[in-house]
Amino acid sequence: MAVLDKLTSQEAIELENKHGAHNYHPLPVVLSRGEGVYVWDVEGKKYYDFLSAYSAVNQGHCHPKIVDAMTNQAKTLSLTSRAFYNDMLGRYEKFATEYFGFDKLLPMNTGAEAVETALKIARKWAYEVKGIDENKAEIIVCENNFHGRTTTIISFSNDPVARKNFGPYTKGFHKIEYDNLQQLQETLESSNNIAAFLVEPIQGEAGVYVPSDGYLAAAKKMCADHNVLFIADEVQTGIARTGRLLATCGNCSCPEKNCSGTPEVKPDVLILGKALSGGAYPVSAVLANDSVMSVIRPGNHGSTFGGNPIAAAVAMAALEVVTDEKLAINADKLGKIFRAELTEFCKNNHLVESVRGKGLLNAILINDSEDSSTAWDICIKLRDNGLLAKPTHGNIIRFAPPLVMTEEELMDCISIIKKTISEF
Ligand code: IF1
Repeated sequence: MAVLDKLTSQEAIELENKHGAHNYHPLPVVLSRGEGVYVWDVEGKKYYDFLSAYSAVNQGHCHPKIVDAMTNQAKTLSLTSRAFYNDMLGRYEKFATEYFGFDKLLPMNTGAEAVETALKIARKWAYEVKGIDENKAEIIVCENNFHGRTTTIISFSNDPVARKNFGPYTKGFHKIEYDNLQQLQETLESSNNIAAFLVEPIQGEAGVYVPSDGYLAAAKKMCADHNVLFIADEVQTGIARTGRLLATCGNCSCPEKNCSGTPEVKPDVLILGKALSGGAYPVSAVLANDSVMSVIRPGNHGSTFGGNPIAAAVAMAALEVVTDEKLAINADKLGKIFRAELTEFCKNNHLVESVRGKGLLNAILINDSEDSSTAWDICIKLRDNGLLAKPTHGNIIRFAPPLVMTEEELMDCISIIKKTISEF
């Protein structure tokens, strides 16, 4: 078989099963093309993408502006490493720091790398600025967090599947309950060696768990009072997904910049990934002001690919699309419609217990045990009916379409979801 012969879905699945590590359990659908809110399988069947590669494809599949930026740059200069300067990185750093309102940006590739970067920055800041004794820095994290899959990050996960038998684990982390200010206060007071609090503004993997109103702002203030860095992991919630440019933004409706003007909570360290590239290319970043970022000096940190010219070009285009197409405003509007429609549906359907989320990051809770196959079976039927979504934690289905969706398309999707669930 020639490498580029056309495959059937079955053949593609068998190839992965035979030659790939079994580190995933994908929904059985084999995609070969995407455009905007749609994807097509190898047999030509069309689907609404209701996952967006876990919120990476916020700008829609193969957005022409992003593809143009990528292909033009790929034809010009792809990679120099950071041993030399390139003429794109500085432009991107100026653009992105102004866009998000920070002094400096440190470019990486994946979300997990950016989280690792933020942890390293926080520790170094703790020793060199805060004055904590060497090797004593502690970082507060939340239970049921998801920040990636590196050895240090899984060290403070409490998901046994992600963690078990990968020890020994990295030390120096305190785990507290998410959305619990009292525990945060107690932990901050329990030690003088706390460097940072790392938090997701909405817990994605935990099943789209939205904290109480005011939680993030109060947590930030507690951190500030204890000279502790507030690190927001917006890898999944960032870039317009939750109806704001960032989930840490407040309720302003500045139309030009999609509300980046008045952050409800300004993190000391902001972690971005996924949709920073519109899903076209692995691009992640850590942003901070000089008082924090200046602890990083030549040789302390880096990456062969981080800040490469293609990544820089792609990220600028992807962020421009977010502003040009007012994606935060659209996500806010469509999210309200989605939750209103499904909340109404819940009232008369025993299978859907509740719907929750913010903007276009939503989930429905299936009224069945965590080990039941109901959510999976619903996702298979949704697939058959032309909509792709994936269960999380057994009985929760996450719904996160691209933010370029129209209201008409969303209503079509809502009717597919209602019809499918009604058949159970
Ligand atoms: C997988 C979940 C989503 C993230 C936050 C860092 C990262 C992620 C808040 C790491 C990544 C992904 C990765 C994906 C599944 C997925 C996920 F279900 F696990 F929770 F999105 F909802 N911080 N999230 O959500 O970014 O290194 O992957 O670029 O298969 O592991 P990465």
